[in-house]
Amino acid sequence: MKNVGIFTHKGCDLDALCSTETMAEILETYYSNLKVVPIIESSYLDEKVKGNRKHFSIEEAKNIHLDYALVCDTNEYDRVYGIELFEQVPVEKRYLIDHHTGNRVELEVPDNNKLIDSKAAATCQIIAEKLLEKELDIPSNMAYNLYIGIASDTSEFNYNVTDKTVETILSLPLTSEEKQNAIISMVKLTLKQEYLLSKIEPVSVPVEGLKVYKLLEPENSKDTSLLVNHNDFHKKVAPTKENPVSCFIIGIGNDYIIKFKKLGECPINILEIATECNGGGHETMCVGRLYNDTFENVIAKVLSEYEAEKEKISLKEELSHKIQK
Ligand SMILES: [Mn+2]
Repeated sequence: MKNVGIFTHKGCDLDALCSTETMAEILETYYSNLKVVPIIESSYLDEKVKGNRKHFSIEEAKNIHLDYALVCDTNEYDRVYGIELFEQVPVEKRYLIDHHTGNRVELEVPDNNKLIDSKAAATCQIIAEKLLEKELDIPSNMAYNLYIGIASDTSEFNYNVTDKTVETILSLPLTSEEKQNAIISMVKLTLKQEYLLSKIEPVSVPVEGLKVYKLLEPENSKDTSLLVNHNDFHKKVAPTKENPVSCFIIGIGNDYIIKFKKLGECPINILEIATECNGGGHETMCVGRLYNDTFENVIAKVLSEYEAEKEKISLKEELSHKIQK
């Protein structure tokens, strides 16, 4: 038997959890000589994933010899949970599936072992496309997991949805009830969502160009971060001409999810701000996470990172002026 360590990013979202779970299932189904070792941070989202197998912490996995490594949903060196274990695997035995681009420090993986599609809405979409293309069996649990993985990375089909995404979703063997429930949740607000929407408040900050919003909920409101992935929420906290960067802080107890968005032409590097807040994502839309913290600290962190990015831009401008002279 050979062991395959399966890795993903820290602060995992549903695309991370569902892509790793699906790959684990695929590997075990088609390769009888492989044993999968998912080395994944525990998350409150774990219970959303159907048939989620045991995850190993770094501590639990460190004595397991890994013959292969597969990383799903990130290509950034310092975002991988268990990077020290990944690095023990010889380079030629490392594999990667991802849909992110613009990485700062990439993982060392041979080009032939990489499956990267930056046009895909989610890593789960890449996997689903491959399964459909190869006409491989997709059990209903797997279809459901792929579906919620794609839904999560597209904010419930509001962003980055391409024809290919829709085609993939429609081709998955989901139950009609699952499809229907999903469609309803995409268009109509639930009572809880209406309540949450009414609780979003603007936060005044002494910074130009940045608009901050907050939604603070008690510890036990675990579903909150999923519920706010609705178009009505996105509209309410969207960046504007006057404030081309928006920051939406969702606090659940002491844990904070910070959603950053900006208008395309705005030069501020919000992805860097999100990365500094233990997150990542896309150039115009990304997410940071600060756990076990206070709202005051979160605001202070966001403002200082924002100022730092502004500073970088003015330095660049100064430099280019000097060069021109
Ligand atoms: Mn993803």
